[in-house]
Amino acid sequence: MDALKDELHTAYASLNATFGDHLASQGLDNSLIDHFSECFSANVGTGKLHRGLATLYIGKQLANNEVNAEQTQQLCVLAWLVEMLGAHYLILDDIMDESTTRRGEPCWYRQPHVGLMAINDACILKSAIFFFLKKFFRQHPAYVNLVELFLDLGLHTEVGQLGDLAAAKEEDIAKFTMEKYWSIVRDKSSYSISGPVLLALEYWQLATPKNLQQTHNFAVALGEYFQVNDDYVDVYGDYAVTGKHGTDIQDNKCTWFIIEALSRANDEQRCDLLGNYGKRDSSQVDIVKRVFNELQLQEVFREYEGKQRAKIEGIIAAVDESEGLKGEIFLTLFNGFRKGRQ
Ligand code: GPP
Ligand code: MG
Ligand code: MG
Ligand code: MG
Repeated sequence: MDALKDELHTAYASLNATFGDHLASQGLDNSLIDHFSECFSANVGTGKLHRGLATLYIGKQLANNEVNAEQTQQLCVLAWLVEMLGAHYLILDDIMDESTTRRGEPCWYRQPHVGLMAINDACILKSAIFFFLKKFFRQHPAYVNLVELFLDLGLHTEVGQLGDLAAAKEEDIAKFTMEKYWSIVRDKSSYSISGPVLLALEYWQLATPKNLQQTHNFAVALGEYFQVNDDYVDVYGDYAVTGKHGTDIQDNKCTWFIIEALSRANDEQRCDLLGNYGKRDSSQVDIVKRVFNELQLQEVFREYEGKQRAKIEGIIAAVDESEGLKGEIFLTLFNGFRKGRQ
């Protein structure tokens, strides 16, 4: 993966410069170009690069690593576009969730010289995806499919975010159900996981109905695993590792933990949860965490994790490789997410 990372970083500098040149050709003021360049550097490629690395890795794997220089460059571009989509969403998500930190730094909108201009920066990042698709793929036979794929990934993620935000407005958290939770998660998380696979499949024109269905099944299962982990990290994560402070309890989020807690609580614990969940006051957050601990939710989480891991391994073992997809690809994705799950 280190060699892939180097390839990605080489492509990064040229993409950032290409976009800067485009803005300059439109007569944009240097200070504005510098602002966007800073936004790019601060938000794109500062995470674990899971999705970008996965895109490049899968793109090469699907071609049995027989990839020429131009194809490598195009796969690197697709990898960065996935990272840009992720950065676009995280900038906005941090505003919506009123988060304070991301990757050990103040969230982009919390930087004093940025503020709510971050919303527009996020919009430019998303538009830049389509600028790059046009620039690098207009002649590619899969151009239209790639454009449509980014639009589809976007719509699914945004609908998932709508579910997440609407649920957090629920005044009676006793109405949260696992059914509702999984439906939000399917939209919010699975598309960011299927994105790298679908892009690589489209790039090589291997997006057959069978391959798409298998990717969907895998992405839903890994998306569930991933989001429950994300919820775990929100409550129990170590800031030194995650670089973000949790906000789910304060934000009244419909998470795996609150639903499990409510289903296991005795009357007194239930009363504590209903009275203190969704409040900013840190002593109330502590009461909720105390009940989570009394209910030994970390143990319950480990059990869930084990079961879901077995389910995902079953899906991987059953991959039908007859149309070019490979179980190995899913396995690498799964291991990548497990390694860097904080
Ligand atoms: C992150 O969930 C949510 C997304 C990546 C989707 C964002 C979609 C938008 C339309 C903005 P989260 O809030 O649980 O993640 P984190 O814990 O990292 O803040
Ligand atoms: Mg968030
Ligand atoms: Mg969120
Ligand atoms: Mg979260």
